Amino acid sequence: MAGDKLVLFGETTWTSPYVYSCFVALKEKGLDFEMKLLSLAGDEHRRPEYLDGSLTGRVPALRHGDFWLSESSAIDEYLEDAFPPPRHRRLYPEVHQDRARARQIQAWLRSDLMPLREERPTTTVFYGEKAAPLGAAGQAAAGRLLRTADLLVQEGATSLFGSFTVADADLALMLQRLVANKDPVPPKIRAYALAVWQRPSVREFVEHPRPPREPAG
Ligand SMILES: N[C@@H](CCC(=O)N[C@@H](CS)C(=O)NCC(=O)O)C(=O)O
Repeated sequence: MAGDKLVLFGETTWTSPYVYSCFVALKEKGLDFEMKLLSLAGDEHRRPEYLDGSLTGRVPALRHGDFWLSESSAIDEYLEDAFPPPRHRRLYPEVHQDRARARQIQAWLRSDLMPLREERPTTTVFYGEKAAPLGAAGQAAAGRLLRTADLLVQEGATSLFGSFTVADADLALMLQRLVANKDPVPPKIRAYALAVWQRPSVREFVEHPRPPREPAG
């Protein structure tokens, strides 16, 4: 199984925070993999062969040999199990309570903070698109994110658990929605987000060429 080919299904604009998480995980593991890019605007993710494999019809999906898996955090965890440390770099903390915390952060970032995700879409991070000032709902979500990050991030820390984990990649991207838009972010949290943003696996995704942005409307 470990010798089987790995394919990550992403999308053509390279702006999906979920594809980002799995891309970073694969890079951290040092694995060879092929990227297959689907045009969401062209409904390529709704084709029967993709729906059958992914089950959800969403990106990302991972194909490992003939095994398919979707849902980004399930993919991250699968990669940790299929390509475990020490041979492959660790994606989750070793201590079980820290590991649970990392999974909690991943689940929370995927299920909450909707107004912030809407008012600060990842196109503002990856394409530098301009965003309007945060509205009341966006400000409230930003406040909750920053309050939580303040509890999680130690002064001067560049990772949550002493060394990089995939939860850092996910949290840093959520924080970048504020940092990249020059919204107020306390120095400790900003420094943490910027440090994670320098990680080579993260840089590879951030700097990947993107097609010109389609004009809205
Ligand atoms: N919970 C999923 C969310 C995946 C998701 O929402 N992907 C978006 C792209 S960012 C997608 O496929 N959208 C197309 C659609 O839902 O039709 C995960 O973590 O992988």
